[in-house]
Amino acid sequence: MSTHPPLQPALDASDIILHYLEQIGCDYIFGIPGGAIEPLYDALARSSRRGGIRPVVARHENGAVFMADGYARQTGRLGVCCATTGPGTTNMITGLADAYENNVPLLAISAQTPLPTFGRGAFQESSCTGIDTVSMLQHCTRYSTLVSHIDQLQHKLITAVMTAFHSPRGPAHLSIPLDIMRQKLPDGTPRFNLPKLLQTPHIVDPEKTTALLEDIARARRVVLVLGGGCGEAIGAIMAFAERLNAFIITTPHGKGLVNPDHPRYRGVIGFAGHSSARAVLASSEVDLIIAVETNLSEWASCGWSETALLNERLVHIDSVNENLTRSPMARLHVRGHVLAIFEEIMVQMEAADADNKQAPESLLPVPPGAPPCFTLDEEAKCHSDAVPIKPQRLMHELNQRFPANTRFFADTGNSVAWAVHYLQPKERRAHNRRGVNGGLFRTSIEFSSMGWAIGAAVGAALAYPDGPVVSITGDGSFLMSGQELSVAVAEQLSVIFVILNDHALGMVMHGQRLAGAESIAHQLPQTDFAALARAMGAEGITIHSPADMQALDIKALCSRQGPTVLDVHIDTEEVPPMSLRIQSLRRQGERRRTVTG
Ligand SMILES: Cc1ncc(C[n+]2csc(CCOP(=O)(O)OP(=O)(O)O)c2C)c(N)n1
Repeated sequence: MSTHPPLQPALDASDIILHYLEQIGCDYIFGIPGGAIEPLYDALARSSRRGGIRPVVARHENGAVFMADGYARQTGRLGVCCATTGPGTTNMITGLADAYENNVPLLAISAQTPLPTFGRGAFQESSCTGIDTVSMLQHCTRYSTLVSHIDQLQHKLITAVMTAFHSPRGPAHLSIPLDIMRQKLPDGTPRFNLPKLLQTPHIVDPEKTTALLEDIARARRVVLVLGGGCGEAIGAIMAFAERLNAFIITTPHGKGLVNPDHPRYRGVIGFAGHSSARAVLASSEVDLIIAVETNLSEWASCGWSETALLNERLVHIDSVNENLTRSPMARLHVRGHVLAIFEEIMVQMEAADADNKQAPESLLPVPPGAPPCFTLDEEAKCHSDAVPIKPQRLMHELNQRFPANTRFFADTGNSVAWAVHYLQPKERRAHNRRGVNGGLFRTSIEFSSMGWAIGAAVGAALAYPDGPVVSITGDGSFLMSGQELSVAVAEQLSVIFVILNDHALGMVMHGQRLAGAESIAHQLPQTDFAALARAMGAEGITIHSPADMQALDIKALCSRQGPTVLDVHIDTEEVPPMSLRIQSLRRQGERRRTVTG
């Protein structure tokens, strides 16, 4: 313990937590209060009064985690959520699992009953002698610990935040008993400089960079496959792609980083992807595929397709070790900071050009005036005037009508399938340096929890007052998690919730049809979501036709001080582009049959 006199009045554990979170630019803690977490809310009241971190009260703790997730993805900063003992904490599990699978840096703070009550049947006891929330959350966070003494607080908090940002990023959990949360820090002063500790070196491995340049020099035709982690480096990557005339495709997570009108863009590979992307990978001309910052998961790799992606033509550049383990067949792995790697490659290529005084000849030129070769499965339906409106036309209208700075969140269900394929957010920003939050399009495709896009859009809107946030979701998801609309009302956020109303769990219904399974358990009653929205204090508008969509005053919706629900009655017979999922389920079923019998 320090022998120096305290520099300022001793701080509560709760104040210290907020102090460190303020150091790293955190604006909000998303959560729901309760008796055991009261000291944190007391500190939040003090902090709110001085213009610091303030609480945002969710309607369900899972919604709070989704909000923290959306906030983190939008800002590139830490998302923070909190819950009280027992059910408050267990309600966070799905959201934390979602953030774990999607590598989103979060800090979850949960309360415990006071230490002396452990093992004595305290109300909502959640310690190792109760329902044990530390253990429960161990499986869906990268760090989960009980702070059982005030002296542990600072280093455990710093470890939690550093773990959340350490690659692979993800959620961390601190469980703090009520009595600890109220205690004063013994020496009264914070000891760490968290922003400095979070600075990571930008490592480039010169041996690997040389090997990569040799591979590039030998290549006739290069394809870049960009994952969601390319945000910060996208400017350098695009300059590299243009220098090589390389084709560009993205995974579903990478969509929204590249302008779909770019002449070398061929669309999305993987779930709900585009035939143009598959065709380019299948082309015999292509002899080098460079995958960047992608986990090459089932949905990002066309079901781990060896013919399309995972073959000896592959070079994998990534900062995440775990991602590199997904590509043992790659001819080269380049590990390091992706922006630094691409900047270094460009410097070396430009130096080589200057020495040679000529552009490399081995690369095929882009035909002048070539039209974009980016194909949609059913493009004609994007222009159909049929009533009820076709989902393809709905996506087309969202493309056309919303401004270029719109952030789109696509929810689990058919929404994500329609959006990955038909929604084309326009990337019109200069390709210079960005934050890690560079994308215009977000999904939770790795864990795919229904309702994620509802909470995430609310959290993102709080962090992004400069532009519209659109949440594309299903009626089933809205019935599961739509209560968070009430938070957007309370916070006066101009989030536009687009509900694809098919009075069904549509992905289940179409999945059963496509797989030849029994048609069961997908029906939902017809719900008037526009009326529901109005009842909750939001604007609610019912859409049946393309004409209804065109009649919308989008500018007014985007500048409205509060959310709007567009209850869109879509053509339920349109089959979403989800064949990859069906093929995969079929394959897995066959494998199971072989194994069992
Ligand atoms: C929390 C959760 N429960 C169940 C599922 C399985 N599931 C995936 S899509 C889906 C249907 C979604 O229905 P809806 O939100 O109405 O969207 P639609 O597919 O009709 O567009 C279900 C049940 C899931 N992904 N997440």
